[in-house]
Amino acid sequence: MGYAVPAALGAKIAAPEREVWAIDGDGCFQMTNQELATAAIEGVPIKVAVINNGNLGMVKQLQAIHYDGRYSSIDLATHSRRIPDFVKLADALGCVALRCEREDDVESVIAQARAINDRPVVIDFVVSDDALVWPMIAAGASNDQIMAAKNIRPLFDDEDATEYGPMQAPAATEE
Ligand SMILES: Cc1ncc(C[n+]2csc(CCOP(=O)(O)OP(=O)(O)O)c2C)c(N)n1
Ligand SMILES: [Mg+2]
Repeated sequence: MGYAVPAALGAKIAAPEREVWAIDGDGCFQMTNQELATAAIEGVPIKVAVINNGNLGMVKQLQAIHYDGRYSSIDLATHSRRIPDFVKLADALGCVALRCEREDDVESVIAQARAINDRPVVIDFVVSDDALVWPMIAAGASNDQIMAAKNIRPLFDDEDATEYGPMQAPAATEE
């Protein structure tokens, strides 16, 4: 978390002829977005796509699966109250700031961003707040216990398929 914006700055400085995008979560972006001032001042025209789902999505997913949706400390208010408003924030840091709220606009907003090469660009992609990310591996489980969806694991050729829920995931192998 917080790696994308500074990493993009470094990548763009190392390869100025390449188009460099940072794809960042709304939580992650809030850890280092002040580096956009450096990008603007030093003339490093990176592009940042903020995937704004309004919450710490990975943490919310773990709470949804392991704690029956008893959510704690995951709402970022980046949807509900627009705190912070990423368009205003990026504008204040010297970037071109765009917002995309409809699937139909995705291509044109990306095209707009790609056409700007004299300043950093930030796009606030406002997406659904409850989409889960699959596949995932439960904490303490092994890679071959990967889940394709809740309680569903892929079939592997060399074994009988068994369904398992994350709470029954085998404990880490004992030494
Ligand atoms: C420095 C750091 N702090 C905390 C974490 C734990 N962590 C992993 S993902 C995550 C939430 C990320 O939220 P967001 O950037 O909004 O992305 P989303 O999962 O919503 O796509 C957290 C807190 C981490 N990986 N790194
Ligand atoms: Mg998020």
